[in-house]
Amino acid sequence: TLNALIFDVDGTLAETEEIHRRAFNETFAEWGLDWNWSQDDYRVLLKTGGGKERIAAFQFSLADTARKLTDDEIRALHKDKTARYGHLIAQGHVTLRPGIADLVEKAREAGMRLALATTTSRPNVEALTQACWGKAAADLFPVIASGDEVARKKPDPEIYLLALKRLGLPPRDCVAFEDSRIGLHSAMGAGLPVVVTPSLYTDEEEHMGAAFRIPDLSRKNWPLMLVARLCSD
Ligand code: XBP
Ligand code: MG
Repeated sequence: TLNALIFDVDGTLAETEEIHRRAFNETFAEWGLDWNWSQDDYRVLLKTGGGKERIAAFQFSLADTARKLTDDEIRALHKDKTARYGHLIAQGHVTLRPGIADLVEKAREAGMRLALATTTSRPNVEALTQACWGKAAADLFPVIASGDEVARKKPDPEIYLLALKRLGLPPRDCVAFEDSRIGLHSAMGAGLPVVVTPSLYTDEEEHMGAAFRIPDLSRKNWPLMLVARLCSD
């Protein structure tokens, strides 16, 4: 039986990537770097999961003569970016994607377990749940596996395996919700069935292997297994 729902955060719970991009660009400017990631740049850069890893991947593409940050500098800059992102989210620059609030509430009422598996940093998760639900992340999602808890970020399955371990459930009793190809592959690698709701930056990706690919999680789009489990009344 379906016992737990495991959600990705960025792109799945909310369209956060434009706020991440803004936080990156503002932090680059604050650090005196002439880097400015356009939407087209960012679509490619998002294939590297994790902000610090994304900066490193970007630097790799720069000319040998360009200014480059050391690993320590990347860590420090990324800390500033996280703080900036938290402020932007707290200012109300984000809302939940359609159907998310309803699905989370219904699943809770039905006694299902709720978890998060994300490559984003833990403070960003907290900022989002406070802004969108007015609640601490752990009150809504008792199991949270986030960015820096694993060595290899998505598309590696490690983050989903960690969430499953904390849930104490086999993958067949759970469903993962993702918006991206790297997230889909991470969840599939952990043996999970995956519902993909493509987001602004991933709607042109190919999502082969998804159990379902639907525009969003509004009740009218729910896969039958969710309807059966959550709407038995
Ligand atoms: C999306 C990501 C993250 C964010 C930025 O994570 O890849 O890196 O873009 O957050 P997911 P950080 O879809 O798995 O939630 O800068 O904190 O990494
Ligand atoms: Mg995502």
